[in-house]
Formats: sequence, C-alpha cells, structure tokens
Amino acid sequence: MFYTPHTVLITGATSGFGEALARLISEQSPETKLILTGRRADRLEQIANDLPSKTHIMVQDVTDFDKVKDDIANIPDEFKNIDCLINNAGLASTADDFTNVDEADLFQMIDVNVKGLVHMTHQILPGMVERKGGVIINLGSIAGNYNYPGGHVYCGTKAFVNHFSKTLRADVKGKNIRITSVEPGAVETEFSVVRYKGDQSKADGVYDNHRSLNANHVARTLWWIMTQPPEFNVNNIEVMPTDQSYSGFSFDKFEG
Ligand code: NDP
Ligand code: 8X3
Repeated sequence: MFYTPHTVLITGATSGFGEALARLISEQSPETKLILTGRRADRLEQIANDLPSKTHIMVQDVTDFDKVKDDIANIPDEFKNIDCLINNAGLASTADDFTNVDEADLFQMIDVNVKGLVHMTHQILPGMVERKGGVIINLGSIAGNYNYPGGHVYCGTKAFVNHFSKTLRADVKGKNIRITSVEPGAVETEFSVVRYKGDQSKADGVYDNHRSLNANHVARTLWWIMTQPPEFNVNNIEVMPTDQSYSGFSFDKFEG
C-alpha cells in the first residue's frame, strides 16, 4: 500500500461494488473515514453499524442535484476533506430492444449514470484541487467499449463515463489528481435484478453456466487503484470473468 486514503466518498454503497468496497476499506484501513451514499437508508445504516470505521451516511438520489449539493455542504467537518471519490452509483434500467422500451427507463440511465456522476464530480473536485491531491474512480463498463443488443442507452452512458474520465485528466494535469475509469464485464450483484425489474430467475440466468466475478473482485481492483502512489495514474482498466469473451458481428437479412 503506497497511499492510504483518509476520507473516501462512495456513491451507491448500499449493495454490489460500493458496499463491498466500503467493507474492504474498513478491513484494510480502519482509520480511513467513509462517506456512503444511496437511496436505501436501512442498508446504509446497517453497513455503517457493521463497520469499525468512522462513517457518515448521506441518503440521497444522485439525480436530486439540489439535495446532493445540500448534503455535501452539510458534511461534518471531520469528513469534509475528501481525497477519494468513487462514482459508482449506476444502473441499467432495461435490457429490452430500443423500439420496445419506456422513455422513462432510458432517461433514468442518462440521469443517474451520466448527469449524477458529472454533478457529483463537479461538487467534489474543486476541494481536491484546493487541497492539492485526490483520486476519482468512475465505474464505467465494458458496455462502454463494446455494443450488444438491448444495450443502447446503457452502453452510451458507459461510453460517456469511460471517455469523460480520460478527458477530465487533461483538465487536472499538474494538480496531483488521479482519475481512473474502471470497466468491468459481467459481475454478479443486484445489477441484473435491477435490469430485469426484480425477475430473479432472469437475473440468475445471466450468471449461469460460467464462473462469475463477484463484487469483491471489483472492490479489490478499486482498492489497488486508490492505494497506488500519487505519481501513478491508472487511466482505465477492463476486467471480466475468464469465462467471458468477445463475440463477432451478426447478420439479419432484411426480408421486406
Ligand atoms: P448494484 O445494483 O448492486 O448497485 C448499484 C448501486 O447504485 C446501489 O447502491 C444503488 O443504491 C445505487 N444507485 C442506483 N441508482 C441510484 C440513484 N438514483 N441514486 C443513488 N444511488 C443509486 O450494482 P453494481 O454494484 O453491480 O453496480 C455498480 C456500478 O458498476 C454501476 O454504475 C454499474 O453500471 C457498474 N457496472 C456493473 C457491472 C456488473 O456487471 N455488475 C459491470 C460493469 C459496470 P440505491 O438503490 O440504494 O439507491
Ligand atoms: C454491466 C456489464 O456486460 O452487462 O456494465 O453490460 S454488461
């Protein structure tokens, strides 16, 4: 461990990668303070109770920009000097064909995955610049690098995250801020339950018949990135199950 983060803000800490990372940080570095966010208050309270770390929770929807701004302004003094931001809150609201989806589902992905992430970054980055250091890790996805049917807006939002992360680096060059886009493949979390709107058997089907990754695999990757020395920036990193790989283009003949 070359760098020990002192205050980490994790969005979407109520399940999956966010929760696993909070637990891992707490285990590896109990003196690191945690700010955990998400919409589900009961989960945040439970996680905060479980952890030995000093923890501040913010029950918030990342798309409620005024509330997020307010919550940040009201962070207790001892948690204010955030040196690590994990922009993890995100979702795929559907896996259906674009011609067969509700617009609300499409807009939700843009609001959470793109606007929520940009807003949070815009709020937190100035403090890092002022304090002359920080780490921002954004949860992109392989979905931002490769296309698949039913991916449409989700893939688009993650392409944004992957690209935004790298481009932002140009603006913080010389300011001792590290920025990384983490781009996982299929990882078994609540992600697919959300995508299939609570249909557990469809969600399970995504992870059947191969060795899956779980949230701890990704949490360990995030921990590795944030604990690198300040002079070492991981621009982007793609991880996926060994049993997942590429597929080719496909054809469908137009029959009129
Ligand atoms: P989970 O569904 O387990 O976790 C998603 C987290 O995001 C939850 O804590 C949820 O909290 C939070 N969240 C969702 N919407 C909002 C919102 N409007 N406001 C605040 N928080 C919100 O999924 P993962 O842990 O798998 O996903 C984490 C990130 O990783 C996402 O950005 C996802 O796109 C990305 N990813 C996931 C992959 C996978 O295969 N699992 C692969 C590649 C990337 P709550 O519901 O309490 O608000
Ligand atoms: C989630 C991974 O492959 O379901 O971002 O799009 S995938």
